[in-house]
This record gives sequence, structure tokens and C-alpha cells, in this order.
Amino acid sequence: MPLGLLKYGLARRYPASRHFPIRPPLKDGYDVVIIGGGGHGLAAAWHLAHDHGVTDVAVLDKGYLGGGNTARNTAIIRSNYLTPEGVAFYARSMDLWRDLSARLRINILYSQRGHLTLAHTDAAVRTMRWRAEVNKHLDVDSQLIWPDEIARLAPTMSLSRSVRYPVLAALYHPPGAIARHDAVAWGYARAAARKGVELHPQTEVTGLLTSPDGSRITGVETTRGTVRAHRVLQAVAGYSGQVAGMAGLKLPIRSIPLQACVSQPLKPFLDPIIVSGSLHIYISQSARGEFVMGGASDPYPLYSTRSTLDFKEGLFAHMLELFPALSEVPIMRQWAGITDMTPDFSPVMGPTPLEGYYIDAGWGTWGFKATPVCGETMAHTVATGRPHPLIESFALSRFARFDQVGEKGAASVGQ
Ligand code: FAD
Ligand code: PYC
Repeated sequence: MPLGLLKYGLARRYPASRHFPIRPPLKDGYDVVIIGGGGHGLAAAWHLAHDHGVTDVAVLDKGYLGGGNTARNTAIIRSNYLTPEGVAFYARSMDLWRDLSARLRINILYSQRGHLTLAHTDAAVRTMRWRAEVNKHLDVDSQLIWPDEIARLAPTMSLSRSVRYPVLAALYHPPGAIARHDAVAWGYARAAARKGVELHPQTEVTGLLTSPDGSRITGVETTRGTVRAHRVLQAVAGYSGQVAGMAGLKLPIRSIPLQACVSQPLKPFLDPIIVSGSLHIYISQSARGEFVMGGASDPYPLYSTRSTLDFKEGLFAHMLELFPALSEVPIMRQWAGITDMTPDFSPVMGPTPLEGYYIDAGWGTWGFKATPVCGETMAHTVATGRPHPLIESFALSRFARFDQVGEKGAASVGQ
């Protein structure tokens, strides 16, 4: 048992400290400024302090900490991607997830469920077989399974043949998991603050400052004043294009809403996470018993987090084919986040042409699972000035080289 939990259990008085330290005054300058206090920015701050001893760090967020896509995502964690670069990267994240509760001293409710990606066509079966082979080659546990085994793992799902797209097979990824997304942000924030990192919610970055020749970053303008820094990391998810634009960088990114919803809680009914790219739906059951559900991205770029009836109608037309029993279950909440979509469905990570300015972007609909590995690799990159080996393939320059890392079929639930 981690020592922190033991101390907590044996303490005479309630030992929990404040949720976050009180926001300090903003200093004139820091060694490192991180724009964006979502999971990625906070994880990078913690790894900078923990792995590299860089503690003069300020995390600036225009809203509250962890209130962006980290708060809005459906918390699916897996590494069953398609490209060797992608699989290796996400597999490292899985390693970090497993003991994150103990490292951060917070229960993130990490729950390994197994992940099933359904195949409804011969073409999809071929893609699943391909993914399984790439995964196995990199020691990631994935296999192609057939309807009898699918029925054993998900007995409450309909495998009827009398539908337009019957389930033919599935890619089964036993390590697939879910976690409590908010606790992940809180855990990184509190652990980083314990190491001396400053957390500054309600502090929007409105401009970037550069040297007279425009070659290197020198600071940021914020709604609370100017801050000097020679190393700045942006980790702002749906706002990646806007913030990079302040640095004169043009990203190959479109910002598109992604919606999701959650049902009233029920007793345990569905153990694995189920995804169907052909039906554009996915579902898992949270620790609280709610069905967490989502589907394809909205049809056009937009900076708005409104919910639509179209989304719900499209989602349930297909969801009820697989789970007719859900037809009477009330939906409790529906919401959206703005996702920064890249052409190849892989992230953009590393140094940029502006010296000292680093980017962690292009996380679209797939970045929650990468939170720990982004923290680790971006901290390494900022601390050393060199891209971590695991992110070299995700450099912004790959688009100019026509060297994309195509993950479309594996990263999304359809566009
Ligand atoms: P965020 O958590 O969005 O943090 C960025 C922060 O930057 C925000 O808090 C914002 O306020 C701040 N910011 C923006 N502009 C500024 C500025 N100018 N100044 C200061 N601060 C600024 N991924 C998965 O792996 N699995 C899933 O199941 C999954 N499901 C998803 C479901 C939905 C509905 C959505 C919307 C996304 C989903 N994702 C999923 C993707 C995932 O949520 C994101 O990729 C991930 O959370 C990105 O984390 P982040 O820390 O980069 O961004
Ligand atoms: O990345 O696995 C994922 C995912 C599922 C739904 C949205 N993102």
C-alpha cells in the first residue's frame, strides 16, 4: 500500500489539505511558462519538477484547472493503434497509467475493462487484423476475435444478424481501461504544486512576446500582466490554432466539436468498452454505473460547445441496434468539447521554428489516454531542448515532408 494512503488511514484528524493552493501573485518571470492547465499542461509541469528538477514553472489557464477537454472526455485509455510510432507512444502511456494513483497520491479510479472495436464489414476485419499484428509486434495485447468470444465478453450486446451491419468480428484489447478524468487533472496539479510549481487559473494568454528579430520566445502577455520566460509550452487542445497563431505558426488543424452524453446510473451491466467505427458509436459503463456514450465529430469546424438533437438522434439510432435494452434509460447530461483535428489523426509535438516555444497539440478526440506520456515526453523536450525519442515522428515539420503518421481508423470513431 502506498505510504500516503497508509498515513491517511491512520491519521487522527482529517488530513486532507486544500484542493489546490491559493493562487499566488503572478511573478514577472519564470523559467518555464505552460499555457493550458488541462491534463497535458499539468502533467508536463509535474514531470518537469519531478524528473528534471525544474520547479520555477507557472501553469496559466484562462478558465479553471482541468476544465477543458480533460473535463469533457469519455476517458477511454488504450494503446491498440495502427502505426508502430503510435502504438509505441500510447503503450508507454499505459505503463504510466497503471501506477498513477500511487505516484500522484490520488485515486484516479483506473479500471481495466478490455476494449472491443467491432468490425461490421470485410474491410474492417482486414484493418483489425492489421492492427492486431502491429500491436503484437510491439508487445501490445490485441487479437482478432469472432462472435462467440464477443458474446462471452459482452453478453448484454445484441449480435443479431438481421441488421444492416451485423458484427462480424472485433479487435480485442484486454488492457483497455477507463479512469476518473477530473481526478487525473487534480492529481497532477496537486503533485506539481507540492514540488513548487505555481498554478494560475483565470489567467488567459492573450499574446506572445519574441526577441526583436522574432527568432525566439521571450514571454507571454496575459490578462493579469506580462510574464517573461525563455521556455514556453502550449497545451491548449481545441485552441491550438489560435494560440499558435499568436506565435506566427500556422498549424494543419481544424477545430471541431465532439459531443458525448451520459445516462442515469444503473447496476453493472457492461464490463468492456465497446467501439464501432462503422456505426460511429462507443459506450462504456463508469464506476458510478452511468453509460458514457459518444460518436462521430460534428460535421463542421466551430468554436461552440452547444449540444444538438442531431447528435443524440444519430447516436441512438445505432446504439439501440447493439443495446436495445437501453431504450428506456434516461439521458442525464449531454455536452461537447472542441477538438483540434490533424489531417493524419496524430498529434503535433515538440519544438517549433520559434526558439524556446514548444507545442503539444493535435490531440483531437484521442488525447486523454496520452496525458501521462505527453507529460513525460514534453517535460523531457522542454528540459533538454531536444524532442524525446518517442515524439520525433510527431514533429510539426512532418507535414512539409509529406511524412504523416496515419491513424484515422484507429484514433477516431468516425468523422
Ligand atoms: P484541455 O484539457 O482542453 O486543456 C487545455 C486548457 O487550455 C483548457 O483548460 C483551456 O482553458 C486552456 N486554454 C486555452 N486557451 C488558453 C489561453 N489562451 N490561455 C490560457 N489557457 C488557455 N481522448 C481519449 O484519449 N479518450 C477518450 O475517450 C476521449 N473522449 C473524448 C470525448 C469528448 C467529448 C471530447 C471533446 C474529447 C475526447 N478525448 C478523448 C480527447 C481528449 O479530451 C483531449 O485530447 C485531451 O483532454 C486534451 O488534453 P489537454 O490537456 O491538451 O487539453
Ligand atoms: O480515443 O479511444 C478514444 C476515443 C473514444 C472516444 C473518443 N475518443
